[in-house]
Order: sequence, then structure tokens, then C-alpha cells
Amino acid sequence: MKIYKFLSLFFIACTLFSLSSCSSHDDDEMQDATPGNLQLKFENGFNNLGDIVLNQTTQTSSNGQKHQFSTLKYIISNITLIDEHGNEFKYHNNDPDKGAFIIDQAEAVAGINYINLTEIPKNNYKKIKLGLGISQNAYLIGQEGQGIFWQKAKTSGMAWSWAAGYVFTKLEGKYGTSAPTNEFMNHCGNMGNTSANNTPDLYREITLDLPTTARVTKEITPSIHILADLNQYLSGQTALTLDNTNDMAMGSSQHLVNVTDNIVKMFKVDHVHND
Ligand SMILES: [Cu+2]
Repeated sequence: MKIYKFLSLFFIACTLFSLSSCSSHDDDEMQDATPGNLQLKFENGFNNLGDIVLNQTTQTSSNGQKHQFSTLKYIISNITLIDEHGNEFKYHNNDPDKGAFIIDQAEAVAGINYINLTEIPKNNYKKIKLGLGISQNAYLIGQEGQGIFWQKAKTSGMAWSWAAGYVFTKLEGKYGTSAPTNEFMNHCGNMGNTSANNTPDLYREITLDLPTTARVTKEITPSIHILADLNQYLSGQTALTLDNTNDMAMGSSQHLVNVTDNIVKMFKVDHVHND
């Protein structure tokens, strides 16, 4: 009789313990599930020369051309965070008013451009996906659906007429053999509706591994520090030479397709700050 009483008490105690530990565990998860924030840092440089100072830092390309930038801007959109199980969190994808940003080297603070993202689900993120430019899905929503970002892009010189669309990447500066003396401008971007116009689609997506997991919580705002190596522009997978056929190029000509395919390879996550 005693042993039964003992066993039943033991059973009740175990049940109570597991119930209470289970419910307190749930409470913790509920509290911790509060979204947090995430910061992206973009640092534009020539990887062997350090940060780019506009009108100053001069690099020599693999084809032997000296060049420097006076303008260096690009559009980042469709930011997607990928967790340790491969699940994706899409940050206002195909909604430029909330999810597209202009990186402008003229606005860099101590060499760094910042993008601050809010309302990020608490999670451990292992990869980040970036869109370079504005996707056709976003553009084809129409001008009314992205009035705020369109105005921003116009003000920043990152847009042509609505029919032509956005400038995805804007590179301007000087180049030359012995010294950078000739002006160049390479403005890459889609010609409006690319399938209707039968022109190349220059929008690109780039997936980058994070060397350290970004742990977003309501207390921790990780900062993902991205280096962009502009050596890829003229010295990338297709070595490019600037001359009078391509030094004043705007749109999506073959030269600008090559520029785009070179610079999509310039991004890498150097490190992640979890603090
Ligand atoms: Cu850093």
C-alpha cells in the first residue's frame, strides 16, 4: 500500500514538474520572439589599397589603366536573411519604398555606408541575399507603387525617366594610361520593361555567407560588415578597358552587362558584430 502511495505521489510530482517546466519554457520563447534590428555596413574599397576616397584613391587595372572615382553609387534591394535551417526572411521584397536603399560613397562616414533594418524576426542567420538594382517584379508594380523610393532615386541621380527606369550602378571618374585625365561615366540599369523592350535584365541577386552567425534578438542588433572590392569593376572576371566607345555609357549595352557581371562579385561579408 505504501509503495503505491509513494509511486502515485512521485507520478504527480513528475507531471507537475514537467508541466511547469514546459510552460515556463514557452513563456521564455514568447518573450524572446520579440523582433530585433539588424544593421548592414557597406565599405567600398580596392582591397589592396583600402577605402575609396572619391577623386583621390587611384588604382591601376589589370589592363594597366589608372582610374579613380568621382561618383560611386548603387542600389541594394530585396534583402533576404537565411537562417541555419535554410528558411528565408524577406525584408520588404519587391517593395522599394520600404526595402530599397542607395549606397552613395559621397555619404560614407569614415568609409562606411549604413543600412538599418527594423522588425527582424529573432533568429540565427547564416547567409544574406542582396539584390543589386531593382527587380522587374518591383519595377512593373508601376511608379505609383514606389513613389517614395522613385523620388529618392531621382534626387540622388539614380533614375532616368520612368519609362527608362532606375540607374542600378553609377560609376563616374577619370581614367588614363599614365594618369587619370579622361572622364568616364558608366551608368548601368534596365531599360524599363526589359521583356517588352527586348533588352538585357541587369538586376542581380548575390548570396553571401556570414563568417559568424548573426544572432538577432530584441537586445542584440547584429551588424553585418560587407566589403565591396571595386577592383572587380575593370579587373574582374572580364578584364575591361575604358576607351571612347564605352567611357560614356548609359543603359544596358554589352559593356554595361560586363560591368554588372564583374561587380556582382565584389561583395563579401568580412565579419559580423553581435553586440
Ligand atoms: Cu565591422
